[in-house]
Amino acid sequence: MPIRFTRALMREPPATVMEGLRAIDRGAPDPDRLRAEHAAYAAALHEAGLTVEILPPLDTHPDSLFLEDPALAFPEGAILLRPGAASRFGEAEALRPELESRFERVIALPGPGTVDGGDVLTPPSEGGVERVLIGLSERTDAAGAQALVQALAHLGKRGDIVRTPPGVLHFKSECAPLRPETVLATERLAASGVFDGLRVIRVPEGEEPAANTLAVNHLTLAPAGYPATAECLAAAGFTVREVAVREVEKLDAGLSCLSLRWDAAPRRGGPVEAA
Ligand code: CIR
Repeated sequence: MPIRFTRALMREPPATVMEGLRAIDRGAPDPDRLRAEHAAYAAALHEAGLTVEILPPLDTHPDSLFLEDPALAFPEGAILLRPGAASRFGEAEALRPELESRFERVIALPGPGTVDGGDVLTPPSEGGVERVLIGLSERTDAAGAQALVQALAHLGKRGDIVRTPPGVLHFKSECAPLRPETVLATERLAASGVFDGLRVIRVPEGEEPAANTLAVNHLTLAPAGYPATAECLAAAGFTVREVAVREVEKLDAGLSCLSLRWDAAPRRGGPVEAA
């Protein structure tokens, strides 16, 4: 059974995108090529059957195209997060009206902690209370993670706090849900035991960035340039579409970061709630 999504929200790359945060310097991205990657990614989500909406650029926030980090989206509602990098903090507030007009429930995470959406993984399950993994990292602290556990409980979900391996920006830089009970993960994350009880497909050695893969409906979007991982996914029965992310990767980002995705019909709704 594939992971089902009907909607995706993206944000245009800002004019300031070259100033995006980079922990590892692989050179500044080329804005035109990055825009082309962004457009191809939107087209791939569309091909997977999603209705894709693209918000206008937020030039005050160079990393604002990575819409996965300031919020979480579930069929039951959205959660506005508190991003852990100072330059990204205002992104959540800018997203608030967009979520309020699309979700019946929007819960705003209370401070003082911080959480980046890139540290939050929902392994698809086949029923029962949905379990959400929250990886502590340099962006997601214990106070933020605890607040998120509470917020998730309001949506009927269980939050489990785990650790992101040292030196890894986001928990989801190293793993991705593929189908119920199955995740893709790097060897080091799989070895940490966080996925015990699930089937883990390991990313072939040397292709670790390919863990940032995106399973959407009948397609599995995989970052181009990692042939062993694409082969491994195809051998496991996934229909792989390779999507170029060479410029996006220069900003320490990948496929999952570029959109918020959820399975829901559009609904207009009420005000933001405090958790
Ligand atoms: C940042 O450092 O925040 C951005 N340059 C990259 C964010 C990538 N997001 C993600 O992995 N979820």
